[in-house]
Amino acid sequence: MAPFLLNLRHLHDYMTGLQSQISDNDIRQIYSKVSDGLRITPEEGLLLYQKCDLPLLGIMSSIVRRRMNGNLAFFNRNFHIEPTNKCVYNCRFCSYHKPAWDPESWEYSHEQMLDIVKQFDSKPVTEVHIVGGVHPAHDLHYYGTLISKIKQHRPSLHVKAFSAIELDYMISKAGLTIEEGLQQLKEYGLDSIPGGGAEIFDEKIREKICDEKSSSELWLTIHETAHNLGIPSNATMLYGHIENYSHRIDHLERLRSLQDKTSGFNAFIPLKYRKANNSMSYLGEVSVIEDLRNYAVSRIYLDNIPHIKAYWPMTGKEIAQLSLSFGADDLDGTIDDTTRIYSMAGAEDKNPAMSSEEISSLILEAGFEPTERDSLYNRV
Ligand code: V47
Ligand code: SF4
Repeated sequence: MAPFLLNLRHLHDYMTGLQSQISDNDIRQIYSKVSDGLRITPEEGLLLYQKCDLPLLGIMSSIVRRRMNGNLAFFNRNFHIEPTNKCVYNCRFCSYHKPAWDPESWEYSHEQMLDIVKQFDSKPVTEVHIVGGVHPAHDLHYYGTLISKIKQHRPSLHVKAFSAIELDYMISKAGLTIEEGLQQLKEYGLDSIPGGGAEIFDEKIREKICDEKSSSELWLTIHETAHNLGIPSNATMLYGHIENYSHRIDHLERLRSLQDKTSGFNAFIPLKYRKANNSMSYLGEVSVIEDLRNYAVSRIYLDNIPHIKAYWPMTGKEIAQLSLSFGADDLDGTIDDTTRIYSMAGAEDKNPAMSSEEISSLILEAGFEPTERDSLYNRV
């Protein structure tokens, strides 16, 4: 058989398969809503997780992805600083934090962190991403001074720093309210806030996996306050552990509601639980299929968050590439060998670094248009 006819046969079989999914009344209704640009309900989101098969999820999420971001796939040039992995908390999924006596623990001085910034002096990076453990001794002024030193050295560098969990601790240690603390950090030079620490908002699950740290309500309040002060942020969801689909939908729903109020989230980043070296390892990890389904449902559900990021140091390059056909439109940055949170949790790439040429060819190969962005998604 000629290759062309073979392809047509496959296409016919594929469409017949899709037809049978679409003949499911519930799924057909959701499909119509998505293709008409209408918002789906939490119940419909749950049905997608439970019943919809992968090819149809790919099609629906691609409809939303293309409506919001066309054929573009974004990346930026950034680097990470992880000030310390000492932490007052003890999240059960975390492979990263270590007690002060452990030879694997570290704590950089301001000078050492400035030296990291200086290593990028001749490179066209636009963003530094700063996230680490919650150090018992450091307050807002310690980190604020660090930001102002970085800004003094390289004023144009966008500083995206500190998860809501770190912010909660450093602000209350300085005796300030959330609003006062965020305002002061903005004056020190903070430009935006990354999405970490959200984990899963459901209080019962949160109690089981990270009972000590800031509540879901506080995480949302910190982001809402930041948005009201003109500080944009990202949001994450840690999935693939003891949560179920209802917990994921509840998480997405709380983010979608806040975004309706503030429009301050730039990107949503699903973070797959990685099992190495932490006390939840016995759970194992969910499959790649589950990762793709999760990208797709997130893209369809979060109709008001402009970007879905596939954080490639966590997913690996191939899954990040695949995720572009399941709703993702952003592969994060050309990170340079500086992030350890995932390598310590079992990510395959121990020194995650990718040049912009490498990211671009990965994107092109997947059929999308590589687009370098700044931290606010303006084209560079
Ligand atoms: O909050 C910790 C997660 C997050 C594990 O905003 C784990 O651009 C999987 O938030 N398996 C921190 N995940 C990282 C983060 C982030 C990453 C990339 C981009 C952005 C952004 C933000 O890492 C934590 C937690 O949810 N995490 N341990 C683990 N074993
Ligand atoms: Fe600390 Fe963050 Fe690890 Fe939790 S996830 S123990 S807050 S470093």
